[in-house]
Amino acid sequence: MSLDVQAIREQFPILQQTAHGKPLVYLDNAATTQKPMAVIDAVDNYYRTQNSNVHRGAHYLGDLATAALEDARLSVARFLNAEREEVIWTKGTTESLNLVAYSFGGSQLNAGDEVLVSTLEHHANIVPWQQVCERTGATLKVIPLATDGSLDLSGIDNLLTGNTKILSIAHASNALGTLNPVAELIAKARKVGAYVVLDGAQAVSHFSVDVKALDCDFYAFSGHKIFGPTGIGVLYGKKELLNAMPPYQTGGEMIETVSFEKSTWNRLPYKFEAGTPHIAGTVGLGAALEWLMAQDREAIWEHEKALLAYATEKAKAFPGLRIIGDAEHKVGVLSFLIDNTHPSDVGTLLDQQGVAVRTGHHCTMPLMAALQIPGTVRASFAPYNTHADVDALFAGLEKIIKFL
Ligand code: 7TS
Repeated sequence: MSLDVQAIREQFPILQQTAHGKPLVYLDNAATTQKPMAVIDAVDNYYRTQNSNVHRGAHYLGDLATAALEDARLSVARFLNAEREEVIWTKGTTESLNLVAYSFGGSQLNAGDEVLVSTLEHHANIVPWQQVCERTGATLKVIPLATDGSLDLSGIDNLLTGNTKILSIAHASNALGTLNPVAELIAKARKVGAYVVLDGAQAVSHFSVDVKALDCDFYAFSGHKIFGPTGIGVLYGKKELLNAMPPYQTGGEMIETVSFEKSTWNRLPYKFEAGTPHIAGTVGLGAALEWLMAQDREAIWEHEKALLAYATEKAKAFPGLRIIGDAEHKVGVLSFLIDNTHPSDVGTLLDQQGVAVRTGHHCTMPLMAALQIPGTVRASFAPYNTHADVDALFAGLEKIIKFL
């Protein structure tokens, strides 16, 4: 069945407004997605009727807030096919990856061990590993890129070896849209005994993810890129690994007992949730995931693929346009450059026509260096985007070419 895009659009009030006097065409979904009324209402309702601190059992509101946060955790567990104690609340993908690198990496890695990432990683999946390698004496290795923006796996058996302790890789690339063959990489990692961390920031909003079927060890994503609030995210980890890991941050909530001589840690998932959490954020994210799970996700995936195919076809016919990243398997991201124009000029001129895209290096400086470009113009799609949005993008580009 095809997606009723109009019915979806009507649930996102922000899309009804204009930008610089033009109808808003929002094509910056890889940076952050817009929020449906279901999420806005859930956060509003939380502050109107439930707001309190959690896990204190102190009073009526405290019980409501605790139930709301724990219900949201159950939504995440159902969404990922995980157990509830395997779902850790974080600020977002960045904090999730820092937690794994610091706690798991810090306790597992020794001199001589290797951590394997890829050329197309977001800085959030590079720098934390670089830091823990520096601390432990481990070495960071990098899977190279093929010319179409997919991973060059021709030498993978020399990179993913018995020395590899951790493979940490994007499920999908934010800058190019490349969908990585994670199942194949996980199978290879299992053979050499490496653990696998997946950065799911650009995957979870587009198609269903089942962490048990994937058999990854950790999975990270951000609420704001999946129709939920900013400031909230998730780290999934296998129970036995999380149980064996040392805490990341320490303080309230994450302890069982504290004395001046020694402290002991709370059970999962609380061991990794020091301090008062972003309770309203968890409520909003829970609502976002329930909203998404109630949609026809197959139809969303097909719709986004159709938008990407339509945009790619237009891009290929556009004089002087060069697509950056044209891998066979992609999520709805179109990155490009036009002749000698600078990406940020193109972005500014599109903005004046109401079209929101992202320009620059997209927090993937090593990828831009490998491609020998300063950055790209990036249009990224969500279920509420239409073929008319793609038309508006290219109509905008045509005007800009004349102007520049
Ligand atoms: N990993 C990937 C693949 C990402 O795309 C991003 C954010 C992050 C990690 C970090 O997520 P955060 O929510 O913790 O910031 N990517 C982008 C982007 O492409 N444009 O703005 C943010």
